[in-house]
Amino acid sequence: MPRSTLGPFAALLAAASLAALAGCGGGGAPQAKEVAAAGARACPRIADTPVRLAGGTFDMGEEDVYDEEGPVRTTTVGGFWIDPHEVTNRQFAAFVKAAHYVTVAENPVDAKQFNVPADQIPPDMLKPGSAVFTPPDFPSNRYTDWWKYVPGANWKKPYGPGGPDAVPNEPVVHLAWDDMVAYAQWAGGRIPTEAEWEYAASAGQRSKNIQPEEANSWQGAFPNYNAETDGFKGVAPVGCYKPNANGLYDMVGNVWEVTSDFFRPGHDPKDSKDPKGPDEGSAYDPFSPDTPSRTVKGGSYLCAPNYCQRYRPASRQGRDPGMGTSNVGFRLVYDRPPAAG
Ligand SMILES: [Ca+2]
Ligand SMILES: [Ca+2]
Repeated sequence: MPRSTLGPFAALLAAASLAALAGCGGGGAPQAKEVAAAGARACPRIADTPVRLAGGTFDMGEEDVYDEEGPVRTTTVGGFWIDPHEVTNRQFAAFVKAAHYVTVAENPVDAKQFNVPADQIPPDMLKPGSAVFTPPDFPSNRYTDWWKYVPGANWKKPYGPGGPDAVPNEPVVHLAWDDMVAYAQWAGGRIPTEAEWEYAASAGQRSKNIQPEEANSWQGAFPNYNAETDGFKGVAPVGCYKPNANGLYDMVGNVWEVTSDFFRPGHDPKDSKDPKGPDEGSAYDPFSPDTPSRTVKGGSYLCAPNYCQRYRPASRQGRDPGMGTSNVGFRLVYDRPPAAG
C-alpha cells in the first residue's frame, strides 16, 4: 500500500533533522541497554478477552487543567465491548502474519508529500522510519529536542535498527491511522470514539482523581531526568499497573491511545448523545493546523508534572494521522461480542 500523507509533525521533524545536519543535533537510536525497562513491578499476563460495558451517562472533560479539555459536558454513550489492554506487539504480529500487512512506517517515502523542494529534505527523512523519543541530556521545552526521525524504526524495531526487537507483551507503537484501521477490520472491531474511550477510562470517577503513579508516567523533570519511581523508565508491558474499576489496564499512561474523533480544542456542549467529534472539515489542531489530526487520550510514559499533566481520562491532544511515534498506540471497541479465541 502507498505511504499515507505525512503531516506537519513529520515536516517539523524534518526541520529538526535539518538542524541536526547543521551540527545542532546528534545522537542516534538508543541502544538496547539504554532502553531496557526498570521492570520493578510484577506484570501478570492479562487476558485479551474484551470487557462488556453497559452504556451510560458521565461528565466528560475537565475545566481546570488544560483549555482543550473543557467544558465539562454531560455525555451519554451506548454499550460496547472494549479491549482490556492496549493492542500488543503479539496481537499485531498475528495480524501482520495473517494479512501479509506492511505498515506505513515500513513503506517508501514519497518526497512530494513534504511540499518542499526535494533538495531541502534531509536524506534520512526519505527513508522508511518513524519518530523515536530520544531524550536530551539537558533541560528543554522544545519537542524537537527529544523527537528524532529514525530510519528503520517501525513496530518491529521500535527504537530503530540498532535497538532491541519489539517485546511481545508491550503495546504496539509506530503505527499510522491507516495501520490501526486495517488491524481493526481484521480483528472485527473499530477505533473507539473519544467519548467511548473516556467513559471506559473514567469508570465512574472524575478524571482528576486518578493519581499519576497509578499509571506508567514520568517522575522527575522531563525530558532529561526520570526518577522511575513507578517502575518503568519507558514503555511497560500491558497489565503492570492496577486496572480501573471497569477492569481495564493502562487506559491512563503507558501509551497514548488513538480515537476516531477528529481533533478540535474543547468539547461542543450541544453534541452530547454518543458524540463522534467534529467532521474532518471542522478539525483543527493548533500543533498541526494544516492537517486533520485524530484525538489521542490518556497520556503516556512521557507525561510528567512539569511538562504534560495528561495522565488522566479527560486528557486529549491531536495527533498526526500519517505517522506513528514511540509513545502512541491504541485499543479496539466492538459492537457485538467478539468471536472466541
Ligand atoms: Ca514510568
Ligand atoms: Ca494507555
